[in-house]
Amino acid sequence: MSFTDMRQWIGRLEKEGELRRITAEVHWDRELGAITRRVLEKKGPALLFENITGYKTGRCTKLLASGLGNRDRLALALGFPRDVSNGDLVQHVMKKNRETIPPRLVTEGSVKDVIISGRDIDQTEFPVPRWHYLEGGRYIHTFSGVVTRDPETRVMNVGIYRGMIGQKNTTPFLLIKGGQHWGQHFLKYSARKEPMPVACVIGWDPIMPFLAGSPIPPGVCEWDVMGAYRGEPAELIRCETVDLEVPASAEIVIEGFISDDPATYETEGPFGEFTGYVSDIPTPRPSMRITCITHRREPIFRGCLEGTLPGSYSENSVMSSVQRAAIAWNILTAAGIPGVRDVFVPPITNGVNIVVQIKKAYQGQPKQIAAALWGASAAQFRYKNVIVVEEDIDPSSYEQVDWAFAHRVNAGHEGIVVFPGIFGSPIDPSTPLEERDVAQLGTGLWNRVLIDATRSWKFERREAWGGERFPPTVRPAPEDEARVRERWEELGLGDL
Ligand SMILES: Cc1cc2nc3c(=O)[nH]c(=O)nc-3n(C[C@H](O)[C@H](O)[C@H](O)COP(=O)(O)O)c2cc1C
Ligand SMILES: [Mn+2]
Repeated sequence: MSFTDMRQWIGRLEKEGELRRITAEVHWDRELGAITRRVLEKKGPALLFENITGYKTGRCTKLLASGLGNRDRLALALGFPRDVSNGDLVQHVMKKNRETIPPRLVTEGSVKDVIISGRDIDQTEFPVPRWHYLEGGRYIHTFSGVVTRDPETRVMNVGIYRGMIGQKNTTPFLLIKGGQHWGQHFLKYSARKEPMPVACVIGWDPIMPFLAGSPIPPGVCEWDVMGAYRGEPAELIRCETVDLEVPASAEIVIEGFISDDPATYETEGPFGEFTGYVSDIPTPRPSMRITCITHRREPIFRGCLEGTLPGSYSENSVMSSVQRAAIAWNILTAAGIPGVRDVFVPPITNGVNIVVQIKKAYQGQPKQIAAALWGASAAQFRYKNVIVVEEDIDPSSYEQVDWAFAHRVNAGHEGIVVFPGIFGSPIDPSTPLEERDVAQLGTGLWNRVLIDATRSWKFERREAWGGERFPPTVRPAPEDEARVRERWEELGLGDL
């Protein structure tokens, strides 16, 4: 499944009744974000804002939000029907995440329709929202594919990293040296005392944010994996001022350099995080100096209202529910753990919680699962709380998982295991500030927990329980259930 560009994706959403055009005037400052939040709460459609205060005419007049804001739209973007099961979607992503089709380089593309450089560069010509009243500025990069290149291997990386408008041609980013993949590139450029070339791609095939927003293994180029998902190469074109390549049919590309010279740092934050909390005091951070902007004619800006709250899932949490489950399942497979039947990430948790369903093969298996997940670099911000259930419990059903938690877990015995002080998220508001002091500790410290909601094999099998370790449940015998099903109409219960 592939979309040639964001416009084709918008057309598909509209055809499926998954898009609403907002033609009433909306202000980019707080109002656009508040509307998007209310629509997310109502599990509503993608939004194309077409009448933005101050942007009725000019370089860019439209903004798309919530394109991947529910599971149906994510399924459509990946080429599945809306009612695809969790397992099928997760299995597809597991498979595709390991495949590659390299991009094809082209020399012409609509992203070069307009080229702006020098003094003409002004990010405020785009209708960039201040999404939330407590945010420190206008976040221009919330769903952009941020492209960098490893100066040693020359392999490109594409990631989503937040960036805020500084001056009209500067963009401070949450860029942590040695952190995410571009942070690892930044470390190398910094050691060479060179600024890092960067290109930020706004608006293309929805596969771009789906892959840029999730950890593909280091050294693997996300353009190659996007090719595998698309079933055809991404068509890339060389940038004007940096040694990088970007989709030829992208809406907008912003090129520039980020230096590690603290004199060039600019203040960034606060920002409404995926946790649903507004975090970070304004902090001096590495800032991109823009050298060039290229865009299509009448470009459509693309942004994402970040942050998940009960009842309102962000695009990030919708994507994460599938990506983080697939990545976890691949980790468990690579670790050689048998019997994994399904992996579910509750969207509301953004992957901080995860439920693994197994056919239990041995008593220590749930601990092995937790250890494998916690030992993986993909656990930096995720998999804090791991729940393991057996094959009779649907991991995507809160009710079923809760029943297993209530009746198969005895905390003092061994169902709950805390692994203290392991690496974890520095933006988790439940972690004391001194345990997420990145300057001192490198990254945050997490106390992770395993809830082993499987039946303990330390219990003796008992004859009175039909040779099982747990008593029979109140479910009728299969033959009794079958007889009742047969007599259902006769019993006058057919309408139930
Ligand atoms: C909407 C959205 C916003 C994000 N913001 C950030 C961010 O500001 N900083 C960050 O390090 N990761 C952020 N992420 C997560 C990264 O995109 C994710 O960890 C990804 O794996 C990074 O790419 P990489 O693995 O190639 O480094 C965000 C993800 C999404 C979907
Ligand atoms: Mn990467």
